[in-house]
Amino acid sequence: MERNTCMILALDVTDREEALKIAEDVWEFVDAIKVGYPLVLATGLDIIRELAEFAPIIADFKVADIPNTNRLICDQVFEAGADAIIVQGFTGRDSLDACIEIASEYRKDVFVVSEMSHPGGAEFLQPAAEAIAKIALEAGAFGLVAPATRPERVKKIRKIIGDKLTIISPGVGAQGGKASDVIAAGADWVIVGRSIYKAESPKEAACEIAEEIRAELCGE
Ligand code: O7M
Repeated sequence: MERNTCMILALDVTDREEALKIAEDVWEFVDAIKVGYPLVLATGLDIIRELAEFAPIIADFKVADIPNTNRLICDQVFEAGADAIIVQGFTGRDSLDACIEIASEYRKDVFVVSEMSHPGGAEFLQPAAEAIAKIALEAGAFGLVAPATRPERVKKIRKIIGDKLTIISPGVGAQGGKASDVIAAGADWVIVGRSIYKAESPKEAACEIAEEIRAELCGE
């Protein structure tokens, strides 16, 4: 996945036309579009191929099952045209290996959730996050998901993985995180949903966040 704007759109709308319109409006400001259960359950898996016209697609199914089921899920998702898949790391190394095995057959990428951005993410997942980051590194994942709501945790995770894995970071805007803060903490991309797709002008909102990130990276 190429890093230009350092922003990923979380397209959690449930209407096909709306999803396509937003993608058309904002594609130039995002490096990828994250599609998850809300949109796919509402419109079907074919939406992945339709949206792939605008940007690479990250399928966020937070895959969390036994290795065999994970393999079957990943197969379907890559057949549907996704460029990357998001999986949970807490299920353990064998489950993660199964996803990475299928992804490498398709020459696609796997992102592993190490810690979640909501308050409950600190309850069970946070204590395991550093161990999850380590197995993701050993297993050869492409990147981790770490919380923009806790830039200090992104910094910590970055220290553990060095520059061997990428970090994508949700929780900007609606959940209280700030794009420039989490980029400064070591995230490669921020993931932004409601602040863009619920804005009066998604295009202007995306442009504004992209500019904030650009200024941070240029030290302005
Ligand atoms: O900007 P928002 O809050 O409207 O949307 C954030 C998106 O990121 C939304 O799609 C969430 O499901 C997702 N997300 C989190 O908000 N927190 C996490 O810890 C993890 C994810 C995610 O993308 O996991 C892969």
